[in-house]
Amino acid sequence: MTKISSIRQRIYPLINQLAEVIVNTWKQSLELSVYELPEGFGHIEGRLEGEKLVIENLCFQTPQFRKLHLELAKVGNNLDILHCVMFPKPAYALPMFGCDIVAGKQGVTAAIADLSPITPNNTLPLPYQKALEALSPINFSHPRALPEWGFIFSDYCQFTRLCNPTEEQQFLQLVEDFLVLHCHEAINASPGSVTEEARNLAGQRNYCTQQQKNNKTRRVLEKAFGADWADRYLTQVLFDLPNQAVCSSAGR
Ligand code: BLA
Repeated sequence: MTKISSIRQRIYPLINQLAEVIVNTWKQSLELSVYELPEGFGHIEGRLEGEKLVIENLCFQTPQFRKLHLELAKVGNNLDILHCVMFPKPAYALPMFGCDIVAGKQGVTAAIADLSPITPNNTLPLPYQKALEALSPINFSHPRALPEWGFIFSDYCQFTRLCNPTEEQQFLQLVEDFLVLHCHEAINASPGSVTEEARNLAGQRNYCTQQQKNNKTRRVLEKAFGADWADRYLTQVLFDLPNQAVCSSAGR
């Protein structure tokens, strides 16, 4: 975590706690190795309306995951962001873990966490459904409505404001529960056939294509770095897909 520490000391405390839970769970459950981001995308600085925008990325790969991505971003003293996505290797019929936190002076305005299905009927594998049903239900006081492209998320998705320290800790626990379940399922998963792999890849492509429609993320990036850069960042770093030729051989 040394690389990411420069933002972490100054970021909204819940984001720091979440980053720690995410990386610790990865380290405890998975066999991590280095994942090289495209050149120049590790530590990024820009300006947004006179404020400095700093982005720090941390990436790993594992035998089951093509890419584990944790991003922390800070816009001046106004806006702190955590973004995390776990991309399974397409040979595995595993859902996509995703989490996004946006915190400002008034606290956390957007907190979203999900294990998103990649199947055409939008359902999670049974062991996930069973484990998620067994979690204690949480009723956040200010849930938010998903945007139009949010049909990719599961029935277990939480999208909410966080209004007090209790809600923040409940959200932190939920993310940890999702991660522990997901890592457990991943290490016990077996790769599927080439046909299944193509289906999984199509599901991941649909997830990424919808996420790229998030204009709130795009606007922040465009204002600081320009439209072309924002598009490249959204399609090559935040929601990229494996090169198909590579994934049907080396990706298995
Ligand atoms: C919302 N994402 C947002 C918002 C901002 C960002 C500013 C609006 C906050 C609000 O409405 O209160 C910004 N998020 C960013 C930036 C990055 C980022 C700049 O990750 C990266 C540099 N987004 C994800 C993932 C999910 C996600 C993985 O990256 C879900 C798993 C969801 N973010 C998401 C959703 C919204 C959001 C659903 C609300 C969008 C809307 O209301 O239209």
